[in-house]
Amino acid sequence: MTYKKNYIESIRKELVDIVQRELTPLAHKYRYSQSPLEENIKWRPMVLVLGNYSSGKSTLINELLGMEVQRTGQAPTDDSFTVIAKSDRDGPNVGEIEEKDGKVLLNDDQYPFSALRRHGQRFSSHFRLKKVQSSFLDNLVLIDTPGMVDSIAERDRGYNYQEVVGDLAGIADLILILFDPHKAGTIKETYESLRSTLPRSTYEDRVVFVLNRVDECTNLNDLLRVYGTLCWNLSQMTGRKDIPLIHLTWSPEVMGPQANADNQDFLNLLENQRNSLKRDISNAPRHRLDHLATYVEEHGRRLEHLLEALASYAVLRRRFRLKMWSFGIIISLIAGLASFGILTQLGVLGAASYEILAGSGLAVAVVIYFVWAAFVRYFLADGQHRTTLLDLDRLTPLDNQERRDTWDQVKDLAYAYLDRQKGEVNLRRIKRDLKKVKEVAQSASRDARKALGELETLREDDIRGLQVDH
Ligand SMILES: Nc1nc2c(ncn2[C@@H]2O[C@H](COP(=O)(O)OP(=O)(O)OP(=O)(O)O)[C@@H](O)[C@H]2O)c(=O)[nH]1
Ligand SMILES: [Mg+2]
Repeated sequence: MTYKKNYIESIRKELVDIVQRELTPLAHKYRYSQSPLEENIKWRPMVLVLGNYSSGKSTLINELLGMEVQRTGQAPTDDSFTVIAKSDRDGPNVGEIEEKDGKVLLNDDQYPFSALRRHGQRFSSHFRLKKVQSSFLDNLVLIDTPGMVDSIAERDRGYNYQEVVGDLAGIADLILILFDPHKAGTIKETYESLRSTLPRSTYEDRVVFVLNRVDECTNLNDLLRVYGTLCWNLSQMTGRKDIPLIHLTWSPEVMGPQANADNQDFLNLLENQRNSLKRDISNAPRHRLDHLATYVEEHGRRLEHLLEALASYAVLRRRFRLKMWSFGIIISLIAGLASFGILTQLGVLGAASYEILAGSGLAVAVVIYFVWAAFVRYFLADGQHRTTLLDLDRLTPLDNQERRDTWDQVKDLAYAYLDRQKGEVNLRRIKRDLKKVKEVAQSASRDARKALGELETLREDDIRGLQVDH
């Protein structure tokens, strides 16, 4: 297991390194991203815990940490997003909680949250960091969130909850969504914000549904009714008939007096579910690798698309210049020949030598060429640039949904770049950079996926040895 963790860690570092060394400079160069691309992936793997209020998020977190870090209670208890990470201080300060406010998280670039600054002051006062000594946090970070309460409108919170959740989900490696028997639904908006943030390919892998507090179901029938309601709600949200795996769990430590013989029967059957949930959570580092590979692929693809568009613009620009240049040569030649012809016709030849007339024809041709070149430069070139900018969709093929999606992400960036450069783009350099992005993104994601494949086989051995970390 330790070997496996070290292996994941070394591959993770390698990937972050490649992104930092190879992709970020290009992303900056083409203004694809203001912040370093590795910023989102350089920190420890993250587990985001979402769910209705009082669904037991904080209780589960305390249980994982083996200490009371988060406040718990029956009414909506917590209105903050709390990042819980391992304290970097050594020593026997178990149980000590070091707390920092949201500004530190948002402004210190060792943390991957700078993008959340856009949610403003109200959000930053509801964002905090707690550092604790718990071995559970050796390889991951937990994020507790305010419970979802239907009656709270966005304006009451003072920041856009959906967007904050979307941003956090984008960088989290595992997302738990907790329900409880009393509120087995009502997360449509959150679901939608996840759907729009997470790449389609990793959605299934990254989201874990949990029906918590099942000890409060009075008997098996009650549990089935609650489970059925949740399935119905989930399929309403997802628009799909197949139901994702739902962990049915409860916390024996806080189980109320309602436990009785009727529910003890099914609780016995579900006993191992809490462990499997914990195992899933401690597997977040593996998800991180997957996440990293997808991250590199996604950004690689977008950056590629951006560069393809710029290259295609540069080709159009070059073609336009060539056309204008050839046209200029033709009209100046015609003008030169015509003036030579006219001068000859007028009988000037008698007065001046043939060479002088030819020289005047050439001078006319040169003057006409420069006038044309200036005209192209100051009037036509800008027109061509503007017309191309108006129809950027034509620059690259958009023949499938994936291409249209990536284009949606980079179209404005392409516009901004070309607008700023005023059409001055270097085709050769762009082509060289495009080749590099392709190579780096492909090889990095291939290595990560290969490592993941190897880990799957390693996992078998671990299971055979029945070694579970936490
Ligand atoms: N019976 C039972 N009660 C639970 C369980 N998990 C949590 N509780 C109780 O439910 C209440 C709410 O738990 P919290 O952990 O505060 O829930 P939360 O999701 O963090 O709530 P907010 O922070 O308000 O969103 C507390 O009183 C817990 O003791 C469980 O598995 N079974
Ligand atoms: Mg809570």
